[in-house]
Amino acid sequence: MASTLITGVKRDITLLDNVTPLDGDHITVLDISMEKNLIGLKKALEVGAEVFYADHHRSGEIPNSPQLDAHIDLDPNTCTSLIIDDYLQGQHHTWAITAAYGDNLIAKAEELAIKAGFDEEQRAFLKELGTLINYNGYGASVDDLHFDPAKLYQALYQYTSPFEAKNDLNSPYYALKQAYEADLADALAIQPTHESESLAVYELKDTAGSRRISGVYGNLLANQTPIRMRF
Ligand SMILES: [Mn+2]
Repeated sequence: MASTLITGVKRDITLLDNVTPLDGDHITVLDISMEKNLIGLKKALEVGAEVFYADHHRSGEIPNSPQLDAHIDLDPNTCTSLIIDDYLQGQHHTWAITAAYGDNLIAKAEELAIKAGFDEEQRAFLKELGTLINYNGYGASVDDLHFDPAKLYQALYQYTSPFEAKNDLNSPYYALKQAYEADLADALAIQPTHESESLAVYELKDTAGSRRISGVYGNLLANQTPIRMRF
């Protein structure tokens, strides 16, 4: 059966608006707030589509429908990949851990990776790959990104385990690693225009590279100076 993959930049979260639902469609919705997609969701249910919905953002009131299979968990220590990991009973556990690292759930991902028996080098790789996949989502539009997220998904889908992406020198891992390091070097070269104990202001250049690195660089600064995260 034919399926259509709908995705976009990280900030493009009303993806259900891009769906024209038909009776009998099966729609899988992942990692976008139900509250923000309620109109599209209701439309899908009204025309007779079946919807599987997994997410960890604000859901608002969940429509009561036998066609809706909702897996919503707002625990700040979980993310959509870990919700799906439970649902699939760990069938793709290493990918789920990679995605948890990518969502900056570092402590939780470390705990799961240690429990799964991965050594320090393996954990560092999973963290790096997760961060790189997350990094690829940031941009004002898909044109800013190195990979269209749909193409990145298809490229990574062929690897049963994330470690296969490391063994394949032509995998997106190597292309993203090189691009990330270049964007990060540009961001790190910029000194804050204002700095105090509780605040720092960095003015990045108006470039696609700045838009790509902004999210992951923000995580990096926050992890380095947790005191500035209190506000
Ligand atoms: Mn998420």
